[in-house]
Amino acid sequence: MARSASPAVLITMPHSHYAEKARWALDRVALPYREEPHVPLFHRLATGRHGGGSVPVLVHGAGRFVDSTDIVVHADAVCGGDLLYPREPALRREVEALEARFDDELGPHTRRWAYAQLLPETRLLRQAMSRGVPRLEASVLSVMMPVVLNLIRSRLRITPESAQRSLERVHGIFREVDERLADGRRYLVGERFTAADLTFAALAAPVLFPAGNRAAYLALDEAPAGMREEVLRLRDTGAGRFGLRLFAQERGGAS
Ligand SMILES: N[C@@H](CCC(=O)N[C@@H](CS)C(=O)NCC(=O)O)C(=O)O
Repeated sequence: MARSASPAVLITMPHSHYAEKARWALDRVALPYREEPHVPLFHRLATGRHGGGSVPVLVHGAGRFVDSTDIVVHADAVCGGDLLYPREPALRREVEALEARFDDELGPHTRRWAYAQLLPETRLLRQAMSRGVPRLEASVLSVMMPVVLNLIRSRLRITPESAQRSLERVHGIFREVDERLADGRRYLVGERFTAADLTFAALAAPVLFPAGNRAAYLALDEAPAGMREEVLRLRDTGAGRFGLRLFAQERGGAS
């Protein structure tokens, strides 16, 4: 696929970890793009114009990519391939299977658990959700925040019990990653950084608070004490250390 002359546009919500997955991929392959961040609800107006729903959405020339995985695949292909997905078919299938597993299992559960801890922190959440968005949207959000938080709670079915179950699912995925890394390998598949590593780290970010995360988030010392303690426990696992290392070494996040 040829590189399009027009710069790509990445539609995001600034705090979204799936948006960080897409952003990281674009940065990694050095595909020029402009980010267009929106607050919740307004994001649907922006993505809907391109036939999408959730963020991220990438608009690149005539192409519309309405899912983070499609964006990563496009970024790799348009920049020559073999950057985030190995050319070797068996390795590529392994990368794709892990990416799908993290998309389906890790991302939703880190999000639900993190929101459950942070919903009471209205001011911090509003700050994160407003970073870089149009001024009008930021002012509307300051009024609509209670509605937005209620919608998040009901859409994601957040209760103390579901949050606890999500945390267990996160630990489950971390254990799977620990087992994979137990032979001393540096990356999940093959000898180099791939979309599997990128997806694991980006979607684990809400529970690791890594330096280098470009998604808008609070600092760990601003988080409620119970959340902080759990984050420190998760950081102190093989998978947790791996996620932090990926941000430090592959995302320029060394602190
Ligand atoms: N499968 C999608 C999931 C993306 C997703 O869940 N995005 C969330 C933000 S982290 C979102 O936009 N939620 C609001 C909505 O669906 O309108 C992807 O990989 O891009």
